[in-house]
Amino acid sequence: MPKPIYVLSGPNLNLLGVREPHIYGSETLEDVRVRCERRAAGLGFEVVFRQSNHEGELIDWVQEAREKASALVINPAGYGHTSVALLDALNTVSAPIIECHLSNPAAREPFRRHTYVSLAAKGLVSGFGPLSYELAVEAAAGLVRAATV
Ligand code: CA2
Repeated sequence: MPKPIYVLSGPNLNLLGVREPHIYGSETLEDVRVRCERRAAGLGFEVVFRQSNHEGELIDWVQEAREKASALVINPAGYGHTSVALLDALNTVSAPIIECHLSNPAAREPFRRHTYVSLAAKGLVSGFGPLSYELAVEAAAGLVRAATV
């Protein structure tokens, strides 16, 4: 079994399915976890799925992923637009990083058009709701497989 794919979610995403369903949909983060686990299992991977409202905790998990993850999927939420510290942590990870968003930030307010995380990511999946996470897991698995054959 390869090392797991880490799937990290940033601040306020614990409210998924509870608030603002017109933007983020009605599925909960638990539903997203199940989707990611199923998709990853079909590709021969396990998932470590975590959410935090705290920048430092996300950075601690990114540092953990340096050793323990075969790839990292991250929805940094608001911290993507603000956190140089999170980017610094991501830049220390040699495993592939996929940035993931439920909405399409490029089609929203101008301040969402820039994310620091994109500077460290191999690619970005956005705009497909919970499916964005699944597609990001699939992309991550594909990159890991391609690097090991
Ligand atoms: O579309 C995404 O996944 C975002 O990362 C979500 C962030 C936003 O700051 C990014 O620009 C795009 C916001 C997450 C807030 O999550 C909520 C979920 C349910 C209800 C309220 C907030």
